Amino acid sequence: MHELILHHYPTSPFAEKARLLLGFKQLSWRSVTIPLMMPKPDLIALTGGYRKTPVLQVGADIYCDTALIARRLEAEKASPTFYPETQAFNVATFAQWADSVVFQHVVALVFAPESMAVRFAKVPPEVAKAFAADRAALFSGGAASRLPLEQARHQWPALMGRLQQQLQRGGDFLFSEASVADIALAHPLWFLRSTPVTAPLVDDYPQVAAWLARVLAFGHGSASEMSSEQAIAVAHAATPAALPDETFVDPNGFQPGQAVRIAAVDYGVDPVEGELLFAGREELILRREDQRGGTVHVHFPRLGFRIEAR
Ligand SMILES: N[C@@H](CCC(=O)N[C@@H](CS)C(=O)NCC(=O)O)C(=O)O
Repeated sequence: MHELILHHYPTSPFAEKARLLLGFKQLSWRSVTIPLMMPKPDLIALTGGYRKTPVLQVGADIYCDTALIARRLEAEKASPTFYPETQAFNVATFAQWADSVVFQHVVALVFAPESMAVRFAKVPPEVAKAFAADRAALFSGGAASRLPLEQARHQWPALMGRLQQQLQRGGDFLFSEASVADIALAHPLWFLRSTPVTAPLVDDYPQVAAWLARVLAFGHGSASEMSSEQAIAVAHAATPAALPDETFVDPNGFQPGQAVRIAAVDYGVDPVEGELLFAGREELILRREDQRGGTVHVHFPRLGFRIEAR
């Protein structure tokens, strides 16, 4: 069996989501630290163009996006489950909302000038400038629009007020038991906590802070470092896993074996080219050849990604 390799960096909120997913299931994994902005040649050798953080690698199988990473980890270890049986639709849909709507608020709040002044206080001005240009490029060409800071500030009390009220009425977690929903809501709040300027947006709500502490207590499982060169060598030496035993479904008529491009639709829309191997209910799989990584299967969620003929 191949090791779980997470490509990530410490300050990324979606990477924190992936680390908490690994922690919830008490998994052991290898940690590859990637750059927090482009270029990312070693990551791209595996993904073929997808640049977002984090990415999970299992041998020669590369999983993009934390929504799919959660499903892959569920397949790795079923218990405790991210998707309680009678609430699987609810928790996955809630997680998708938190990952987009709540995260969008948090990005606006964290990237506010007064918060950035603190975050970047010790960063040389040319690095801060390069970071701003990288993030502008990340958000260009996709369907996601940035939420204006004023609107994010205006709406935040409603989001936190609802959460505080529900938690006051009882329940340690959002649904009847801990699930992927808690982890998806926790990572944006963890991000707000990372500077003193934005931390009160969480800590002013004591029940929310107590719930967040419960979720962060899932921990990160057990990690050990690996270099990006080693990870590429692992992919090169491995054979991709067998395709899922599920019917190929494509309502737009794409066929197995077709040459396609797959890209996120929201932001970070850099396409990945390859041969479409599989399109299931939740997952798309693309086969690609890489000079350094060898034959890899790159996996994407169906939701939020599009397929285009080449
Ligand atoms: N839908 C993606 C979102 C990932 C995401 O937005 N990651 C941010 C970091 S938290 C990112 O990629 N930023 C640019 C970068 O790291 O290069 C997921 O669930 O994995």
